This record gives sequence, structure tokens and C-alpha cells, in this order.
Amino acid sequence: MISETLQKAINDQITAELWSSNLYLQMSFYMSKDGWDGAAHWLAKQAEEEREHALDMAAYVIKRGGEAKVSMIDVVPEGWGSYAEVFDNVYKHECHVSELIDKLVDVASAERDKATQDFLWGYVREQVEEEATAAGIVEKIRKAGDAGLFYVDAELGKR
Ligand code: OFO
Repeated sequence: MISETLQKAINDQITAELWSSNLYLQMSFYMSKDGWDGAAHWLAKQAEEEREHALDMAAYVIKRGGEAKVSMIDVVPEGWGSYAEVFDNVYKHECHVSELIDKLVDVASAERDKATQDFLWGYVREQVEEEATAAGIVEKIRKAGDAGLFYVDAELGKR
């Protein structure tokens, strides 16, 4: 059985994952309006992935005899600036989520819940990948310059 403290901490993360999902969806709409279909597609996929994380965490809480809960999801920002700025913000956001997951591991560790620590380590590793992917896109955009953006966008559309 999962402790109340840990249950609350994971439920907070479920809300954070859903916020992330909305954030990426908003970015997707923003890019779509500008005709950047590849980026819009990539961001919509990312939004789906964040929602899956929320569902996966909820399933875990329930499996451990707890209660999964969605709290109020704050409104996400709008208006992201340039193509590069959108993906700079994706990278920054993923770094922020990595910090949240690290803190969650600390809670599981303080609660001496080994199974939950093990479950969360999967997310710690996944965040390494997500940060690296976002950093890679930021770098490609930088190297591409304005003329190469169509190439980057085509690549992102293949996700
Ligand atoms: Fe939920 O994985 Fe990144 O943010």
C-alpha cells in the first residue's frame, strides 16, 4: 500500500504531467497557425506522451491500493516568439520536469518505498532522454539558421 504522502506527491505530478500536455498542445497550435506543420506535429505527439505519463502514474497509484486524482490544471502560457524560442522553452520545461521527478524520488526514498523508487527511476531515465532530444532540436535549429528551418520542420514532422 502506498503512503498518503507519496500518493499526494504522485497525484501532484499527475497534475503537472497534464499541465505539460496542455503546454505542448498550446505550443502545437501556435506553430500550426504559423504553418510549421512539422513542429506542430512533434509538439502534439509530445502532448500525447505527457498525458500517457499521467495515465501511467495514475495506474501505478491505483495498483498500490491508493487513489489517483486530477487537481485543477492551471492555464498554460501563450505566445512563444520565434521557432527557436518555442524549442528553447521545450528544453527549459523538460529540465524543470526532471527536477520535479528528482524531488519525487526523494519523497519515495524518505517514505522508504522501494517499489515506488523503482517505478520513478524509469522516469528519471526518461527525462535524460527527453532533455537530450529537446537540446538536440535546439542545436539543429541554431545550425540550420532561417534558410534551414524548412528542413528541420520536415524532420520534426517524421516523429
Ligand atoms: Fe512527462 O515527460 Fe517529459 O516532461
